Parts: sequence; structure tokens; C-alpha cells
Amino acid sequence: MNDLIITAAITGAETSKKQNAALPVTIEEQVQATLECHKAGASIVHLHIRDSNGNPSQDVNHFKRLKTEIENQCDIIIQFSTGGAVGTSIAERINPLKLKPEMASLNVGSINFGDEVFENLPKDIEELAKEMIKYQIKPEIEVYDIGMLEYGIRFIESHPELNPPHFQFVFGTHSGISASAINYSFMCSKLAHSATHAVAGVGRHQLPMANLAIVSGGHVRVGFEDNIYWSKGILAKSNAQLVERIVNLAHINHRKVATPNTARKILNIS
Ligand code: KMH
Ligand code: ZN
Repeated sequence: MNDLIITAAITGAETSKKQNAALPVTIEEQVQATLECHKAGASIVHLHIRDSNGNPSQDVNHFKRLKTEIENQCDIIIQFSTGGAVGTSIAERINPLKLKPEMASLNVGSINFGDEVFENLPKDIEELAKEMIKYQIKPEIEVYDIGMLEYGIRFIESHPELNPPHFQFVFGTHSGISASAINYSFMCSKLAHSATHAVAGVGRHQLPMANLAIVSGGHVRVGFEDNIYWSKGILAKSNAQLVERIVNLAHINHRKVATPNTARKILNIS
């Protein structure tokens, strides 16, 4: 089995400090959280940013400062979110790509998020992918459902520059695929051998789905974007605490944890 790539999704767009005071939102907090996660064993950091009021933002200068600060202090792979928050315009979602992060998320379908629609029109997916190809950014193809995965697979067939693909399976959103072993196994059955994938479980599903991925050869995403709890009713102290638990589980299962450079090799990032 490949070494395990752990992604830390440290902030997200929907979580707030009111829910967990340890949520990193300022640049300083995000840099510190990233360094702690890197030290704990994460090889990718998935980044959303917030404005000075703590609201979701896609401000390019802010992304630039954050990227520079992180790059100056560690070799973690930086992955920008191009999903932003529900309702963020496509121009704002695309703009930060000109900073050439090594990776960026690419959501390949629309889905209900709460009472709203997280909209990803085919033309917008196309535009995002075009920019990623232009700047040689490795996309992480986000899928929340089996149909979206099949769309993503067809999308790669028509964009061979994006081979080999890396998928993020998100389990347990209200309108997406539910978190279960059988659903995970069905998602995996659709993938070509050359494809890699990671698993993100929302809320209470984070830990069990991570366990399944560790023993199945998948990779794992944890962090406050998807889950702010350590266990039922008990808040996690930090993103790094959640990363450490995955490292421990990997070791128990005799699966090595990837360094950022090993992750680059596995994901074919030059
Ligand atoms: N905040 C969600 C609407 C991504 O980062 O690409 C979208 C999201 C996915 O978080
Ligand atoms: Zn995200």
C-alpha cells in the first residue's frame, strides 16, 4: 500500500469560532495550525480564508500572504479551495489560482448545502480546470455523490492533461452520499488503477470513514472544515489533534504516513 497522505482542512467556510474557539481564522492562526498539522504528519493543507470579521473570503492578497508565510516555514503541499463558500462568485473562486498553489480543489457538480445550492455549472468547472492546467496546479476533484464521481471520471477522460486524477470522496453531507463501508467500496470500484483518492467524512463520520480509508489504501482528510469534535459532545482542541489521531491509527495498521515529498510523488506533482 502507498504511504498514507493526510490532508488537514483547517478552516473551511461554514464553521465558526462560536462553534469551536480553536478554529483558525486569522493568517497567524492559520499559519500556526498548518505548522502544527505538518509536524503531526499532514502532508497537504486545504485552505479557505476569512476576512477580518471571520467571514469567508477569496481575497487574493490574503491568500498570497498566507501562502508565503507557510512556504517560508515548511514544505507542506498547499491546496487552495476554489469552492469558497456557497454563493461565492466563480470569478472570486478562480482568482487565487494565479498564485499557483501546488494543488486546488475542483468541485465537479452542484449539490444542496443546507437550504442553498453549492453551484458548480459545467462551464464553471471547465473554466476552473482550464486555469489549473494553465498554471500546472494539481486538482483535487471533490465529489459528494456517486453521479458526481462518474461525471468527474468522464471529465478526466476529456481532459487527459489532468491524468492521473486525484479524487476527494466527501461522505455524510445532507444531500450527498451517506457514510458507509458499502458506499465507499462502490465509489472505489469506479476508479481506474492510476487514480488516487482521499476520504473526508463529515462530523461524526470523520473517524470511521478515515479508518476505512487507512485499511483500504485510500488517503484521509481531517480537520475543522468537516468536523470540530474529538468525540460525541467533546470539541477537538486543535486540527493537529485530529491529524495525530490519524497518524496513530495508521501506525497501528502498519501503514506509513507520507511526508510532503512522498505525497508529491504519489500524486504525480512535479
Ligand atoms: N464550502 C463549500 C461550499 C472546496 O473547498 O472546494 C465548498 C467547499 C469545497 O468547501
Ligand atoms: Zn474546502
